[in-house]
Amino acid sequence: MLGPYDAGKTSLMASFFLQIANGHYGALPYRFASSRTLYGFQDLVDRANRWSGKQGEQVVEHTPKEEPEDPGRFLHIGLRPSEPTDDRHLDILLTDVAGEWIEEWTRRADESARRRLAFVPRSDGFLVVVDASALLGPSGGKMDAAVGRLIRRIVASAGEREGRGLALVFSKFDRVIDQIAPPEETACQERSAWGRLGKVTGAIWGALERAREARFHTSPFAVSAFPRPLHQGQPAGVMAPFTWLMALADRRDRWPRPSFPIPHGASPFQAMRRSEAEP
Ligand SMILES: Nc1nc2c(ncn2[C@@H]2O[C@H](COP(=O)(O)OP(=O)(O)O)[C@@H](O)[C@H]2O)c(=O)[nH]1
Ligand SMILES: [Mg+2]
Repeated sequence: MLGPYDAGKTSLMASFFLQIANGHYGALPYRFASSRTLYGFQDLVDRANRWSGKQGEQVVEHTPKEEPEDPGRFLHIGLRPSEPTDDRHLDILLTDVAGEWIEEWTRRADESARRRLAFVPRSDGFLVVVDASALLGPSGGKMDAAVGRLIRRIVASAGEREGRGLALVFSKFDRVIDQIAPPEETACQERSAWGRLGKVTGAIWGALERAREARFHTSPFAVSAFPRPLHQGQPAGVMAPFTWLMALADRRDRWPRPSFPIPHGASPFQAMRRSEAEP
């Protein structure tokens, strides 16, 4: 999860976890199975729960700039495919690094910044978060340029690997919804379908083009993680970028399921296999 300071990265993570915890999977074909960082999520959710909805008040605490040697915060979610015959357990690690560090890493790759973002080449997918309302604001041009640079930096340091996903998340979409209607899924790849937001994001679209040349898959998403205080409204579009990324990250070839011959006069437990084997 990468993006500038205040883009809404931590909020998106908290919202994603809340959706999963509430069973609102949307099209995500997985179920919650475990977390090694439940306290981390609990902490995010507690803060989000106390949010009054006032603009300017923090939904979640700003991710602390850790000690120079600290690699940053990672949150873990274990998922199981909802397909009943697929009994794998998948470990998802979400990275939450302070936006200031990401900016520093984008500007110049000094050794310490590289160490803090050492996970980038090993990542299976990228969520680049950018505040849609900030893009339409007075310093939108600077924001566009910064996020364009960030995407190019990700592409340059991610190394050669076929077909990784890079999702561009236009966050806080509730703030711009009266100016821009998010495009249909079939049209979202067209810059022109994003109206004014498309017009002010030339550097970002250029960088996405560059990412595709480097064999990334890219897709933009409109997301509203915390449109209102938690008890007043549901988020919108939160699951879509995760669903899209997971489809790309989890598409390796499957081993065929072994089938065992069932002996005649088998025990009831062995016979159970037969009903599975003979649909
Ligand atoms: N209106 C609105 N505000 C949001 C939303 N998500 C985040 N924010 C605001 O943006 C602030 C910064 O978000 P945060 O997740 O801390 O950004 P980060 O620095 O990228 O981790 C939050 O405290 C909220 O005030 C959203 O979906 N809608
Ligand atoms: Mg944060």
